[in-house]
Amino acid sequence: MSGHTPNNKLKNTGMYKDIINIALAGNPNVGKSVIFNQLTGLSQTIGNWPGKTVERMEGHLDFLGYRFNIVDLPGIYSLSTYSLEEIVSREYIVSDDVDVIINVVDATNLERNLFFTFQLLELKVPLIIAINQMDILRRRNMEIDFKALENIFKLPVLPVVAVHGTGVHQLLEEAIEMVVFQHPHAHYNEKTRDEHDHHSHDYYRTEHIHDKVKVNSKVKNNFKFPELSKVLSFGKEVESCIGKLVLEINNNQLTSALIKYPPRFLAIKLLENDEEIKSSFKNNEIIKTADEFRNQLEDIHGEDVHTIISSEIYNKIHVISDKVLLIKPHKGKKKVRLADVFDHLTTHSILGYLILVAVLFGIYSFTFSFGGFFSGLIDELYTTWSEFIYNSFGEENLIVKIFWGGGLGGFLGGIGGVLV
Ligand SMILES: Nc1nc2c(ncn2[C@@H]2O[C@H](COP(=O)(O)OP(=O)(O)OP(=O)(O)O)[C@@H](O)[C@H]2O)c(=O)[nH]1
Ligand SMILES: [Mg+2]
Repeated sequence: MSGHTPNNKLKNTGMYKDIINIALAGNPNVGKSVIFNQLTGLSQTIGNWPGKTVERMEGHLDFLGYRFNIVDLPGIYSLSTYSLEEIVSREYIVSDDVDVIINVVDATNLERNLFFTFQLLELKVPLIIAINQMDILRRRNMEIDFKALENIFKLPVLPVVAVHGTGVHQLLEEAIEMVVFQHPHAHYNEKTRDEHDHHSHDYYRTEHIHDKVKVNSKVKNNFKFPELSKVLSFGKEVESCIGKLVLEINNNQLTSALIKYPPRFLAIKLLENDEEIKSSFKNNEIIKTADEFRNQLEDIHGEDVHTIISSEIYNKIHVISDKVLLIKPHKGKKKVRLADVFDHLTTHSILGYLILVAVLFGIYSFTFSFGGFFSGLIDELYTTWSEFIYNSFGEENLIVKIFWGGGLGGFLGGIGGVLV
C-alpha cells in the first residue's frame, strides 16, 4: 500500500474534492480549540449560533483531497438542557450539517470525560475519540491501552498531543475512513493499529480513491453502529422502562425537532424529565407513561433517575479506566544513588530511630575505645622518653626539670589524662 507513488494529477485536478463536516465536542478545557487551531489555522470565522447568543467557531482545511469544514463546539459536561451551550451542541451533533464528531477527551481526567463520551454514544453519531494531553499523562509515567478502548467502544480511539500537533491529522484520516466505509470500526476489523499507523498519505489518494463515495447526509443514516447494549446497561428496571418507552416512541410520529434523535436517547431524556424533549412530543400519553416510570424507579431505588443513570455510567467508566489506564514500569534499572538510600533509611519510621540509637552508641564506644588506645600510646611515649632523658641528663638537671618535667612532659601527660 505504502509503495504507491502519490497521484499528483488526481490530487491537483480537484475533481475528487468532497466535503466532510466535522464537529469537535467535549468537556471544557480539554484542548478542542488547540486542535481546531492546529487544523484550520487562519481560515477561521467567528459568528453566533442561529438565534442564540452562543459563539460559533468554524474553520476549514483541504486535506488528502477533501475539504474539511470544522466546527469547534463549546465545552460542555452533558447533553441535557441545563445550558444554551448544551442545547446548541446537541442539536448540531444530530443535525445533517455534520458527518463525523470528534470527541476530545482529556487523558488526565479520563473518568469525568468518558461520562460525556457515553452520552455521545447514545446519540448514535459517527464518532472518533481523540485522547488529548497524552504528554501530561506520559510525564506521569502512565499510558492508555488504546486497543482495549477501541475494543470496548468499537470506535477509533487515537492519542493526541494537541499543543505539539501530534495526532491531529490522523483524526481526519480516520474521518475519511468512516465516511468511505460508513462503518465506525471498519478499519479495526481487518488491521491492527500498528499497521494502520504505517499508512502513508498515498494510501488515501490511491487505494481509497476508487471506493470513495460522495459524502452527503446519508453518511449518518447509513452508518452501521456498534451494539452498545453490551458496553452499557442501566440495570434491569431502568432498561425495562427504556425498552417500553422506545416501543411507544417508535409507534408515534415524531416532530422534526425529535426525528433526528435515536428513540433510546429520547426515552432516557423523557425519564430524566428533559423539558426541551418533553415539549417537542405531541403525544401526552408518552410523557405520562415516562412520568409514571420515573416515579416507580425513584421509589424502587430511593434516588432520582438522574442519579440512578449517572451512577451506572460511572460504575462502568470505573471498570473501563481500571482496565485501560496503565502505569508504566521503569525502563531498565534506575541507578540507585547512595544518598537516596541513606535518605530513605534515616527517614524511615522505625529504622530511623534504630539508626539514631546505633549511631549514638557508636560515638560513645568509639570515644572510649579510641580514647583509651590513644592515651595508652601517649603514656607509653612519655615513660620511654622520660627514662631516656633522665638516664641521659640526670633527674636533677635544671634544664631537664624545666623543659621535660614542667613543659613538654606535663603537656603529654595532660593530653593522656584528658583522653582517658
Ligand atoms: N500539555 C498539554 N496541554 C494542552 C494540550 N491540549 C491543550 N492543552 C492546554 O489545555 C488548555 C485548554 O485548551 P483549549 O483548547 O482552550 O480547551 P477547549 O477544549 O477549547 O476549552 P473550552 O473552549 O473551554 O471548552 C490550554 O491551556 C492548552 O494549552 C496538550 O495536548 N498538552
Ligand atoms: Mg475552546
